[in-house]
Amino acid sequence: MRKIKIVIGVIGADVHAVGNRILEHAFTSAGFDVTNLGVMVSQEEFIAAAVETDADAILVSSLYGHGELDVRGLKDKCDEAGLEGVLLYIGGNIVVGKQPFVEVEKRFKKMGFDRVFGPGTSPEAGIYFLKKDLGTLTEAEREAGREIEQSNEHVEADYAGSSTD
Ligand code: B12
Repeated sequence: MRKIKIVIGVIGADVHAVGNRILEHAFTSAGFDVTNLGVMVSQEEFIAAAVETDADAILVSSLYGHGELDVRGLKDKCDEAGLEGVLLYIGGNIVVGKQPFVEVEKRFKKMGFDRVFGPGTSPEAGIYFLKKDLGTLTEAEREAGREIEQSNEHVEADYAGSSTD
């Protein structure tokens, strides 16, 4: 069976590398074909990698607060490059400071993201939702996913841009 192909990276001038490596490890262990672009990735680099690898999804991370600026226009550029059917996710600390998650999610979805994840989202949640969106969940994964769906709601409700430094 063909592996699900994803492109991951941290967008903009953002150097937060730890979560990116954890995502790479988690998705690879879960059987995904991962192209990890690392940190300080431009929109063009995400798009080129997705085209080159025939990716199923692009997972953008942003931690330093400038996510909203860095992703502006990304969806349009993806579409222009023929990536209309490619899922677009974003997660991390995607805005500055404390903002209600529902509003943050609405703004990013308006910019074309299929899913928006709040701070502290586990890689397992990303894996679960990606499989769900691509229709590849097994019965057991669907069952186990109930907890993830609930905890994701909790994370989202608690969105506060993170409090520790
Ligand atoms: C370590 C750190 C740094 C290090 C980074 C070192 C390195 N090379 O990695 C250094 C000191 C360089 C740094 C710099 C800065 N930092 Co800093 N940093 C942190 C800190 C303490 C930990 C980040 C980390 O590694 N977390 C652990 C990993 C495992 O978690 P994660 O990154 O969140 O990723 C996980 C999830 O979010 C999720 N995830 C991430 N992306 C995605 C995507 C998808 C699709 C999905 C499903 C899931 C997902 O999965 C990951 C794995 O579990 C956080 C505070 C915190 N506690 O989070 C601040 C923090 C991220 N930094 C912050 C800031 C402001 C900065 C600076 C701008 C500070 C400054 N004025 O210079 C600079 C920016 C530099 C730059 N150009 O990027 C803020 C961001 C605030 C915001 N968004 O509003 C934070 C939240 C601190 C704070 N409370 O204010 N930082």
